[in-house]
Amino acid sequence: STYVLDLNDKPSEKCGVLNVTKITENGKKVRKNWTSSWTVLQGSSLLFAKGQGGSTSWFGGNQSKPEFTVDLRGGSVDWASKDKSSKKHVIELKTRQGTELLIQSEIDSVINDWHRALTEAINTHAWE
Ligand code: I3S
Repeated sequence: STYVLDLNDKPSEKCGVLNVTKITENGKKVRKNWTSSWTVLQGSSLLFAKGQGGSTSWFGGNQSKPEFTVDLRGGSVDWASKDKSSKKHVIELKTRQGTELLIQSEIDSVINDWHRALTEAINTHAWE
């Protein structure tokens, strides 16, 4: 794989560890399953890989396949309302395909940066 190393330099290309759960899949409610996930925003794609321990090995190692990919085009991002989760700093991401995710970090600067980056990515790629 040929990922550049300075993913965090561009607002539309960003990576880090976040807590993630699906709440809806293809329009159908699914049971929450919060997991810590290595998360990569790359253009209009958001990629998740399970982040057990050395989460950065995802890039160089054998596990170059993301566990789950979200197409942001036509989606929406917002702060989750209180009834969606008891956690602090939760983003709700909805895709055009009817998948809803909650994305969370305990660190408010981290989640604020992700909120900004995801909003920008959705706006940039809205009409593709
Ligand atoms: O929206 P919910 O159902 O209150 O979400 C909580 C549950 O998924 C809970 O697991 P159980 O399936 O064993 O009830 C999780 O441990 C909680 O983290 C979920 O709520 P939060 O508020 O953390 O998103």
